[in-house]
Amino acid sequence: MTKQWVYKHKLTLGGLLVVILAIGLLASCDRSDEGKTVSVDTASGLSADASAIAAERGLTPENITAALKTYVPSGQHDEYIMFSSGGHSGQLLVIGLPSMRLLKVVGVFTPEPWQGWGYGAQGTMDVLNEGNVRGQEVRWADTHHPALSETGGDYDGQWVFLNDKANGRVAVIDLRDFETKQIVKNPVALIDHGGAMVTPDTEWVIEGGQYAAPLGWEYSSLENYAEDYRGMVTFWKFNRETGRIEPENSFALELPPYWQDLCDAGKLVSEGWVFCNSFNTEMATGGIESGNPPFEAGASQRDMDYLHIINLNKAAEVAAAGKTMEVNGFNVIPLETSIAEGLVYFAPEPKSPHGVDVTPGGEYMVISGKLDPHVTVYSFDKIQKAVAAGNFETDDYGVPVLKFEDVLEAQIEVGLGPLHTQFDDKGYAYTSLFLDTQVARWALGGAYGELHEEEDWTLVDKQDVQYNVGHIVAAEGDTVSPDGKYLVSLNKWAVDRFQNVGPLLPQNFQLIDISQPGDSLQLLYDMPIGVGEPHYAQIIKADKLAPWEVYPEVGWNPHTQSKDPNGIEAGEERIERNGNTVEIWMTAVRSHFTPEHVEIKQGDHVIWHITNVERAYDATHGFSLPGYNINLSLEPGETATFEFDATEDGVYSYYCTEFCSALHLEMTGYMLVEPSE
Ligand code: RUQ
Ligand code: CUA
Repeated sequence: MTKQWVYKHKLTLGGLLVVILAIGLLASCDRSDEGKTVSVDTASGLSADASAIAAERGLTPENITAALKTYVPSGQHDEYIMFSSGGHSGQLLVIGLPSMRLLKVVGVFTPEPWQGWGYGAQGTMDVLNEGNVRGQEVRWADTHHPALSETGGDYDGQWVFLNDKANGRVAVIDLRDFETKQIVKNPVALIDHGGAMVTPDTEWVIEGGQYAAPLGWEYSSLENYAEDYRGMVTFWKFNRETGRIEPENSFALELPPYWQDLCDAGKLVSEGWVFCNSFNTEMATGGIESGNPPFEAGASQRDMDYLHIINLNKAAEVAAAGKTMEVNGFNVIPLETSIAEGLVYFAPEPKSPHGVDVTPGGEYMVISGKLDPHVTVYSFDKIQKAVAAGNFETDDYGVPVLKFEDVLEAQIEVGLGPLHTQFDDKGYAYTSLFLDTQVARWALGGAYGELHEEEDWTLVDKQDVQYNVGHIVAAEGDTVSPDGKYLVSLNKWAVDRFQNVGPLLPQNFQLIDISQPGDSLQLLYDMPIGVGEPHYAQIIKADKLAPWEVYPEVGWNPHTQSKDPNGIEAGEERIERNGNTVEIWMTAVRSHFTPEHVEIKQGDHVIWHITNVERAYDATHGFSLPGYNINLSLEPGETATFEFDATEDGVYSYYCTEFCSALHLEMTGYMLVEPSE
């Protein structure tokens, strides 16, 4: 029976190799082990036990290979860490590869109770409030594209940035403690899309626009679209010393009201330049209800849109020289200045493009037109020559448009609905195909042609994915030195992949083995994502991350990343009253808070500091004050502060919300609020 099962399924070469490996691991021959005989099925190479399990579970040799490639035994760590957008959750997902185990959901734009993110702790409230839009609290985000910080074009494991498309915001997360430190709201545009992407030394965080609007989203009728509406791309200045974006040293470019889409930073030979797609160069304004063509038709009439080619280094000089206007207090380089200074060029790009991705060496820009079955490859060298030759026409706004044939390197037919491209270490590129619901592997040319045996600029392999892939992400895939090995397909639809959980289905992340050349892509694993809809992710080698195990000192404030003036040691606990203000300095340690009684009066204003004085790895305490929406997570060494007005009298039990010790249930206290009269 076992033999039949094997013969029924063709073993792939890779599968055979791994199964042979498994022979070695499980039992290389009939052998005696502490008196037990382990028999080996010679046809499958698996031990009789393993063969029986495989047969019982209906596993094919391919399944077994995939399992062996992804299984990470208990206690062992993953080789790669993927930082994925958490989609509408507003959070960031941290996932290990190849196991596809979810390690953490980092609170970013949305309150997250377990991390005490947005439930009273002052620093967390301050960061979330930075993301308010004109005074309106915004507590969700449509997160799209995380970007790891880079040094010399390689991920350095220090920071990760994340954009919010819905409200035009960018967040900064510090990878020393995996906590969000800053949110900036774009003052020029209400909405964004082409962010966050970073330049090779993380001097700039790129945030491109999307749906054009008057700058500062001021009112103007759609009849004035061409005159009043504008696109933008913003360059946020990042200060590595402070770990913060500096809005005062940042700037935006005013652009024609095309809908700018994804951006990517140039690297190595193209460092200092930035490339962004646009669509709706038709400047359609919709209005299906009035008999106008809907956006989907109106914005898809032309065969070509415009790739935006931006000289960022020069733009930064122009901004520093003060040749800017102010929009909501933010520096914006006017379009006419950009044209006069040679900051922006266009190149025609087919057709309703979406992804733009720069090759590892920076030589080529790969564009995917959603309505074109090709990817189009532009040469940076040719772009430079065309700019120097000055042989161009202009668009309606006076922006120079380079000639398509002057800058084109290659076009490769990959399939239907190409969206995004990634790169590996073997001279291959990978493009997601939304409509074909496949990932295409194709061979790069130029310097990359030496890395593979295929003809340059040709399709090599296609892998089905389930279903409707958006982004794909390869290990270290946006760096100057991609690792190859793994690719994750971030699929929009799951359909039949998982148990039905009602009409709203999970998203499906699929792990693909890209380690072997040629026609060898293998799907390894499906991971349902319980929050939607993530767009992009980046994968870093796990050993590049060096987060703290505990905070560096007792009394640490994660929001300033320094010792908090109200952080205390055990023995310094106290309660002080000053008029109607009561201030509490409390410590937490297994298994008690000090003090355990807090006696106040109705109407008091309470300022409460708690320090977790633990130095042990993983000794986190929680703190919940019911009735006041207060919940803290106090990691070892951390100090947090919250304030509230004790409007109601009564008896309140505060307690530790982390099962920290055997006597965790006893880690509690009473807040007694005496009625005011
Ligand atoms: S981008 S797949 Cu293509 Cu924001 Cu969503
Ligand atoms: Cu501290 Cu439970």
